[in-house]
Amino acid sequence: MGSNFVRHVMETTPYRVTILDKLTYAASRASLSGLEPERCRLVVGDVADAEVVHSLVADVDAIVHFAAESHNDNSLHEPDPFVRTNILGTYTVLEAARAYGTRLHHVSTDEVFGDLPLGSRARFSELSPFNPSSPYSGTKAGADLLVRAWSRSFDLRATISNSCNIYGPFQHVEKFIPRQITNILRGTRPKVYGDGLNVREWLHVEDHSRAVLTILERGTIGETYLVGTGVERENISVLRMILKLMDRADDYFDQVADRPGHDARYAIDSSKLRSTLQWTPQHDDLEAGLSSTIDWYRRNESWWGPGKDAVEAAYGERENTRSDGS
Ligand code: TDX
Repeated sequence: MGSNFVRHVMETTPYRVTILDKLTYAASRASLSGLEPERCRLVVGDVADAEVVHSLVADVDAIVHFAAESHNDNSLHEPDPFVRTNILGTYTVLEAARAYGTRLHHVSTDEVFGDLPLGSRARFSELSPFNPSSPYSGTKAGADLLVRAWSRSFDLRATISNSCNIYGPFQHVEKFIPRQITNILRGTRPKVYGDGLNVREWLHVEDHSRAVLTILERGTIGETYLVGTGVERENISVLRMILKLMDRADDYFDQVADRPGHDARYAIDSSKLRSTLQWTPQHDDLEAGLSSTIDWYRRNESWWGPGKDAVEAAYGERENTRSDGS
């Protein structure tokens, strides 16, 4: 999400960007290739390191806070980096923004609201109470609450966005859609957790970048905006679209043990962002978005290939394959 946002800013604005990134397993310098070095600078460092964060915030007009550990499965096995990066990292950014009076946009997730029952038509709104399920979403909820508190207590000029599930280029192969695409490209069967009936709402990453820039430039200070498409699909139906687009049979997948505490359904009401800031998603056709994403992964094996085996080895240790697939 972060590198896509930087690319969007480079293409559509005259702004200069300084990126602070720890370059953990989830990041790659290659995600920034081709960007003008005069306008886009990478500093390698930890968002929870107050010294480095303060030194960078001293020189900027605005902060967009993407830095987070973001994968639910990892948080179930090792919560520690989630608490450090998502909570202490956000606290560090808030204190720097407070010290310099800097405008802040905080990027978050619909998972802070917990999940909704399958089959219901309910959707979360900006006013829904927090009810996170996993160590990941618990730490994101904690971070959002810190931003709200700093905004109210210290008049920090902050906004928050909570988006639905994102897909598109440059997404790490641990996540659902790129994992299945790259499995198929490698000749391995896709893996579906449980019965595959969990529902997610899908947003193309370019639409997310446009939403964040819109909120940064025109959002009302102190407000939270939900970013979504209304495009809700069962996991199995997303996988079947991918299988069709990649010319595989619709039963070419393995069902594996379900994720503990697996959220049933996420769905959000993004009408506030649409009506007050005139944002609308441009990639509203999921099949077309998946098709271009598949093309991107086909063309960019040099970007995702080197980390793929390690991701699958870690998954392999955790998953208990129930079918007789590979
Ligand atoms: O191999 C898989 N098989 C599978 O069935 C993987 C990796 C996932 N799944 C399921 C679990 C979820 O129901 O697919 C769905 C999507 O999984 P993830 O890509 O792990 O996303 P999710 O858990 O829904 O959380 C995502 O959306 C909210 C992001 O990872 C979060 O960072 C974001 O906050």
